[in-house]
Amino acid sequence: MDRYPLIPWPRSLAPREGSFALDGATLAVGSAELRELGATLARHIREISGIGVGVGGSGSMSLALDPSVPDGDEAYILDVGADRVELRGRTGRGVFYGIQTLRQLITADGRIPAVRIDDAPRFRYRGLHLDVARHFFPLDFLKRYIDAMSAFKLNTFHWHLTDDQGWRLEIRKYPRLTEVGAWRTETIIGHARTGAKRYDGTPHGGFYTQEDAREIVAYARARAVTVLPEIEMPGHAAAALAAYPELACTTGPFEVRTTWGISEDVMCPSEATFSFLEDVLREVMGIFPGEHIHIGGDEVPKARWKASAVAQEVIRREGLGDEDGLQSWFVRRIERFLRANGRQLIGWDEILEGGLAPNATVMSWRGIAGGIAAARERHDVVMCPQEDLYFDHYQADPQAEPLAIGGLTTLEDTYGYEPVPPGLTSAEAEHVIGAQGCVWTEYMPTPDHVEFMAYPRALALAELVWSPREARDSDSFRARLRPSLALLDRLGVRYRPA
Ligand code: TNX
Repeated sequence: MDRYPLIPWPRSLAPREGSFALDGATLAVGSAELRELGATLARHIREISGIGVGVGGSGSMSLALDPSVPDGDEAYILDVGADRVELRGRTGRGVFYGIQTLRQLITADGRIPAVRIDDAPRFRYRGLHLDVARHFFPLDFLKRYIDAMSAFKLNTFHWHLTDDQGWRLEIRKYPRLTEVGAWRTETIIGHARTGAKRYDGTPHGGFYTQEDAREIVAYARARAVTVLPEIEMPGHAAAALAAYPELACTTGPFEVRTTWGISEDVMCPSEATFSFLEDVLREVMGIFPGEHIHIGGDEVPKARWKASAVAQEVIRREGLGDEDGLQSWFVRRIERFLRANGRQLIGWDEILEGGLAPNATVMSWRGIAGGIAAARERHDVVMCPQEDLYFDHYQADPQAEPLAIGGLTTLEDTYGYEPVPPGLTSAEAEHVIGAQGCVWTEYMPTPDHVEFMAYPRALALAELVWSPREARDSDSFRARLRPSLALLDRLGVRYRPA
């Protein structure tokens, strides 16, 4: 299989003798819709082999849309013989993925090994997350992040835009969210859990204008990636409270946090909070066309609600019983709002507590129990258990690695993860729509550091969400890793060397 160094491994691959020579080849593009993809393929060929192929109406290579390609919008069929290359996709996304496959097959001396590949993903949600709240990252880095994701057929960029330590998206109706909420005075040095706390004395911050965010959405869309925006509520909201203290149950003062962990201060379930959130979400929906909107929902301490007359009155009025019931009511109310606007709510597994909102999709991060419970209730689930898919954990012996939050999740651990938990019926398993790697950046102040943590583990993730379960083989994966790392080198990604 050395001739086909593909990650993720395709659904079906039939080797053939011989190879196609790119020298003198021409590329035919079957429809106007594919013209840009044709130009992209020609550019990849030039980058890898130095060979220029002409793009036109006929040729020894062809790209085409073909509604008969089986198994969904992301499927493609790639036929390579000694004298021709044919790539057909049911949609442009299928063709895009076929091009990613070609990109991994083309050799530096300008050949493509002959082969027939019939490919389609196992899961429809194939995600990689990035926390830009704990540290802010520039647009050109986000583009490289999306480039690398898409080269390995990941299709959802979960953009964690708000948290206690920073609010990173311009909201026109509430300018203080970024005037105040996007900046913290300084940042803790070293691990937040150890001894005496020291701070760096340096302000940190930044935010994305709506135009920036639209640019990222368009950039991602051209690479078959959907952007999933996350606006955290009612917890992880200290930056929003610093900007608009009236959203809290107490008078504060609040500050954009300078250390990590969980804040006791959360949004109060008042009418003022709901109209704020609906305004914010309206602007968010205007920027992000994807079906899902992530509303966070994790780690909501209940002390402020216990002591708040406003919160207690809602519990009494609505007959919610306790603060868990109130959290569930809070999420249900937001879910209704999103649904009325044609969107679907997604939240961390804490949104199960006190009862799940109808139609909510759950991201299972505290292990797999939340995912199992949600799938049994026939709710869609994205699996991202921290033990296997948190790329902020150490990936090797902590003694020899840069400071990380903790844990140990090796490349093998990630590769060995199976997204469909045991014990689900096949109807329940249908609700596991995919999996995601999470990159929380408390301990990753720079783009280089993010890439060091995300790769190569994201390559293991890419295979487990795309390839058939029975095709997964860790020796084979290891053998295919080196050429994929070379591709990351070409993309300028500073992965952790194997
Ligand atoms: C828990 S995962 C959090 C994040 C932290 C992360 C660190 C989740 C939904 N909440 O706020 O950054 O742990 O691993």
